[in-house]
Amino acid sequence: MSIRSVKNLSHSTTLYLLAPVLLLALALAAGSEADEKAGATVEVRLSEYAIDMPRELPPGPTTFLIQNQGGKQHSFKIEGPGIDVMVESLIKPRTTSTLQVTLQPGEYKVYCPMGNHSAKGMTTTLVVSGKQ
Ligand SMILES: [Cu+2]
Repeated sequence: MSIRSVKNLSHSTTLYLLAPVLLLALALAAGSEADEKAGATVEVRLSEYAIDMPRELPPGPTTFLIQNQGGKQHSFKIEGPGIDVMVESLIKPRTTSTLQVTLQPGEYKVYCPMGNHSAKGMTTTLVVSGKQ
């Protein structure tokens, strides 16, 4: 992977300092569009019928890296302070999708909006607290 930001070094030492973080984010978000917003990447694993992810996170820009480890299609939605979004398309079995949000302190509901998946267990609560 070549460093896209190299050509910008002359006018942005900040970008240079952030490059390792950006590269990591790009590597983790393989295949998705590059977003140069730095932030934390949080892994999420979907299966029948559970969502495996941290229950507590700090506020700030966050990229959810959502792996569908199940045998059915799933989706991923998060609702809470300042956020009501879901992945753009269904996540096929054995594939990974990403969703970028900016978390604020508070409580978020995270669930799979497909059919009765959430009633079967694909729901969890995320508590965002602490300093960025
Ligand atoms: Cu589901």
